[in-house]
This record gives sequence, C-alpha cells and structure tokens, in this order.
Amino acid sequence: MLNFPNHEQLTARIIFQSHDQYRVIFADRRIQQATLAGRMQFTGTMPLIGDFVSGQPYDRDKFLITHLLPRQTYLTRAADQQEQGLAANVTTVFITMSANTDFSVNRLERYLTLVWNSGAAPVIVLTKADVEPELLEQRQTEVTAAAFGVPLITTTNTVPAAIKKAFAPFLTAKTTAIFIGSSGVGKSTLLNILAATQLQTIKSIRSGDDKGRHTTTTRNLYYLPNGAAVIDSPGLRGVGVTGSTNTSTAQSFPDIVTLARQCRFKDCQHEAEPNCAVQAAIKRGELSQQRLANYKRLLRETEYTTLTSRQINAAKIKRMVGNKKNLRHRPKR
Ligand SMILES: Nc1nc2c(ncn2[C@@H]2O[C@H](COP(=O)(O)OP(=O)(O)O)[C@@H](O)[C@H]2O)c(=O)[nH]1
Ligand SMILES: [Mg+2]
Ligand SMILES: [Zn+2]
Repeated sequence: MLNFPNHEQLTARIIFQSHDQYRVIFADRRIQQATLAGRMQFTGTMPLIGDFVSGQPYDRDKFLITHLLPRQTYLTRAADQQEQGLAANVTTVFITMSANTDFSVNRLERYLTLVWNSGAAPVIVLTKADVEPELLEQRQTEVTAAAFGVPLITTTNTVPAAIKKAFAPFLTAKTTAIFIGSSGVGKSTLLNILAATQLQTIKSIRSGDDKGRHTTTTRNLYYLPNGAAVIDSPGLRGVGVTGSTNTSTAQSFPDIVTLARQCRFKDCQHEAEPNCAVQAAIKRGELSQQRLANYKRLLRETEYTTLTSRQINAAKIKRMVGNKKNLRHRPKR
C-alpha cells in the first residue's frame, strides 16, 4: 500500500490534470478518471498534481473529488505576473541541467529560489556527463560554488546502475519528487531508468543539435516500485520566481547575506558605498561580480512579482533615481 494520509473518506492522489479532467491513484495503486464535485469548482483552490483528495465512487468507474486535503508543500513559478502552481506535496525537487549547452548557473540560482519558496528540498542533477572531463569538472565546480551544501548528482544515461544507486537515498516511500529543467536535458530518460520501464517517450536527438525534442507535454505523477512518487514535467520555459519572500533569495545566497551584515550602511546597495563588505569580498576574490549581479536581479524579481505593472514601473523609476542618491545613507547606529 502507498503512503497516504488517513481520512474518513476514500483518499486518492492526483496523478494527472488537464483543465477539469483528473486522473487519481489510490493507496492500492488502482488508477481512475476523476472529476470535481460541483461545490469544489467554486472554492478557489483547485486540486493540482500531487494533491491528496477525498471523495467517492461515481458513474460506475469514475471518482468524484469532494475535498482537497491540506498541502504540505506547494511548488509555484511566476508566469506573466501570475502565480502558476506546478505541483503539491513535493518533498524533493531534482533541478536538472545538462553538462553541455543547456548549462546555466544563472538559471540554477532561479530554480533554487523557486524550490526554497516551496518548502521542498533541492537536489541538483547534472546530466549528460559524457562531455570532456575538463568541462564536466568545471561545471561541477560552478554548481558547487552557486549551491553550496545542496546535493549534486552527476549522470550519464549509458550507466543506469550508477543512476539508480545515486538516486536511491533521495527516493524512499515517503518521497514525492519532481524533475524540473529545460526540455531535452534528459528528465524523462532518468525517470524511465529509475522506474526500470518505459513511462514517457523520449525523442531521439536530431542530427546537428543536442537539444533533443521535447515530448513530455503534460505533467504526470508515477509511483516507483518502492513507493516513491516521481513527477515528470515538460520543460519550463520561463523560470519566474514567485512567493514575494526575499528570505528565499537570501537562502540561495547565504554568503552575500552574511557579508552584507558587515556593511557600514544598513541599506547598502553594495555598489560604491564606503566600507561595503560585499565589494571588499569581491576585491579579495572571494565573491564573483557575477554572483552579486545574480543576487540583485533575483531580489528585484521577487520584489516585482508581488506588484502590479504600474507599481513595477514606479519601482524601476525609483531605483534609477535612487541609484544617483547613494550619498543619503543612514548609518546603522
Ligand atoms: N549524450 C547524452 N544524451 C542523453 C543523456 N540522457 C539523455 N540523453 C538524450 O537527450 C535527449 C532528451 O532526453 P529526454 O529524456 O527526452 O529529455 P527531457 O525533455 O528532459 O525529458 C534524448 O535524445 C536522450 O537520449 C546522457 O546522459 N547523455
Ligand atoms: Mg521529457
Ligand atoms: Zn555593501
């Protein structure tokens, strides 16, 4: 039996959703089509892939969803100024990037913020490790520098045994994991290896590019034989960050946050202020200019996602003007 929460009614889990069409799985692994009870369509929070729901049998072989059970975690991204739910009750997010052309530390930092916002734990997966060893080593160094302390798994699809071994500690009967990352990085390949069966189609690489064609167009939740739930998703194009919390940006950049506490001014922008500990660290070579730039951009984004477009413009203008008034800093004490 799968690891489901207790409820007086029959409990199920959403494994697929498309508009108002749902597919659910029961603790005994039976799968059924499902629809929402009328009253649920007006309650605001719609069930999402990964959600636990309760309800009753309906129309011979269907399931009627009547209640949404409380969510443990909620993974979202910002798309067109709106919050878009990606999955519920995820414990582990495999941030998947390939070691070849898809690689971007910038994007990795955005993904990390998205994960810290959700309540789930990140694991970085560097796929297509079959590149030149020097390049792979460089990528690994860059990942470790940007995401210190976050587990890193490096994979090559030709060695499935090594993949299973590396993922095992992160896939227990209590896990709900999701693979996120650009299309073509090898998410479905990994999932198929972990499930030891063909769950999702993988398109062969077109000659001349190494991107592969994305064939996963919907999100699907699968249970592995050991009871771990894994969600495959299509490539995320925009990696907008939602959640308004600057705290999660801070969690991705603990080094900068620690340094900033030693700046002379409380509202230091870490540009040309006197006694700026962040700029001092850059001068000493302990922090890269690029990382500081990424931190600032992410801070701005998390700020913007909570504002209306008019407020965003106002904030941009204020920032441009404000930058010229760096002399008006308040000393800390
Ligand atoms: N060279 C190489 N290609 C891989 C590796 N893993 C997956 N691929 C290929 O990358 C392409 C895209 O894989 P897929 O799993 O569909 O990516 P997804 O879009 O992230 O689900 C396919 O042609 C895979 O065969 C790997 O470790 N090395
Ligand atoms: Mg796929
Ligand atoms: Zn500073």
